[in-house]
Amino acid sequence: MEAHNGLSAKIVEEAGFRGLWASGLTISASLGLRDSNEASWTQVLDVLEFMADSTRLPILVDGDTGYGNFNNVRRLVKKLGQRGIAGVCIEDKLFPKTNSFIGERQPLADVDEFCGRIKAGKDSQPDDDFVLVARVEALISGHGMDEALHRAEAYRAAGADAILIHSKLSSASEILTFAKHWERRCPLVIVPTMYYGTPTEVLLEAGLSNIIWANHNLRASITAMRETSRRIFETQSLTDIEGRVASVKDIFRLVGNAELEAAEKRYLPARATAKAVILAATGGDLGELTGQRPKCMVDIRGQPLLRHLTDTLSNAGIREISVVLGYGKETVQLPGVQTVDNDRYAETGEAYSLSRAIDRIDGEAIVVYGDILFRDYILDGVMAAQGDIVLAVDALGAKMKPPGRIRDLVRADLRFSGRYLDDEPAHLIEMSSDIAPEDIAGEWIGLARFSQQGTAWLREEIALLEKEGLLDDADMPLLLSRLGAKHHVVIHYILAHWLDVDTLSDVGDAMNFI
Ligand code: SPV
Ligand code: MG
Repeated sequence: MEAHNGLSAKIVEEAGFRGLWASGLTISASLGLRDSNEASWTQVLDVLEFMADSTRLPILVDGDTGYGNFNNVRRLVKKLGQRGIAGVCIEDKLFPKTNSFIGERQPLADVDEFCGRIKAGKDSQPDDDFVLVARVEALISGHGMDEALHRAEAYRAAGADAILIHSKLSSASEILTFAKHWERRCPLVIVPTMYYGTPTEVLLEAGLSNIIWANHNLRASITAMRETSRRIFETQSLTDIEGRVASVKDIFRLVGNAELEAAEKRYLPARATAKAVILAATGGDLGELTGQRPKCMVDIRGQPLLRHLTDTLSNAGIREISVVLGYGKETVQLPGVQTVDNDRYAETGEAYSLSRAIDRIDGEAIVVYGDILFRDYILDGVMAAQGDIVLAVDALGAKMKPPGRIRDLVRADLRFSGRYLDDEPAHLIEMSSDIAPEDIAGEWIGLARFSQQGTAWLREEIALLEKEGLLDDADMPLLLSRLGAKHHVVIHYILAHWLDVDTLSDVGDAMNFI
């Protein structure tokens, strides 16, 4: 069955065929070219490589004339062998070829010269299983049955494994006559494109051993693509089309995305399995915008703030995301996001919210405020940084923002130096809204990463706060400061490219940010 690229090769295999015809006509046409050797043989070779990579079926390549004389055939066969191609068919015409269905009495190759091409091809084959099919064009170019039989026998004697006898008549008569005289001297291959009406049983009974359905996948796709383009152009809409075309999921399946996902689990570092908790239980004070819904659901350019945040997490490979909700929780509906309730949101703080979701994280975890936005690279940096607990801290933060707002200010053992290649990490000494200006190293943006060990420490510290009766009131700065007093809490310095949404003017900034 014909295929002309990796995808069509897969489709042919799925249908159940046992072999592929890499058609010269359809590979050329799918490149937008004529079947006249306009694509160079190495360009065809590149297509064949994609096909061979896409299927386990043996591929018989339409090698046209062999792209020249015996020497070109030698090199062609060698290169096909290196790409795992099962066989090649060469036709007894002259380079550059013309498709057999065009014109009359195309010139044929000299018999002896063509036999040299066959011998050279067989002498260059990569192993004994490689197949060389010699294609006889005598019937199609009007040289008659005797010439066809004479040539076929010469090619067989020269070492061809099979003979392709081609015809452009609308009946199989000359093919059946040829087969009768051939008497199964070696396998016969046919291409019934023009005599498609002849029942296959009749052809098989006549002793033909291989039928090539030579171009029907490309022709089918032309019909489908033309119709789809026409409909979409006419309606300027997709509603009429969706049910008529293969789904995007089908594309993913055909090209093997499932295998890639399995491989990612095996080969990518743990970041792919990190989970995230978003703290979004408090209502916020944005006037009418937060009258019915929490701040995280405020619309920022057509999507809730929370959706922008979860998209950033997903882009980093984080799939399991839990959001802790309280105020207006019934207004929060996001696909693929799990929710956890903090119904005591009015009298509790961030640490209590986090404690509600602590069972949702085990190994590596991200903890993030629900009212912030940051560029993807910041999360990538936090994920890649060494350390069991890593905080994204804006080194400019303390200086840039208007005073009078509650800020998670950071005191650290090392300030941001401006040298990006610093290998000495900075650590948290204290986080609080109340740090002497000269001691401020930056502002925590509300994004933290915990390794498996870090998550265990976090769980322990939450349990301790609870035991001490401090959990209800504790905020993240207190929790992180306590962790920093016992363990290394690493500071990952950034410079801007994030924001939190506390005021109406922040909403405007967030729109610009997106
Ligand atoms: C091809 O598929 O490119 C062939 C078969 O060579 S035919 O077009 O019938 O010549
Ligand atoms: Mg061809």
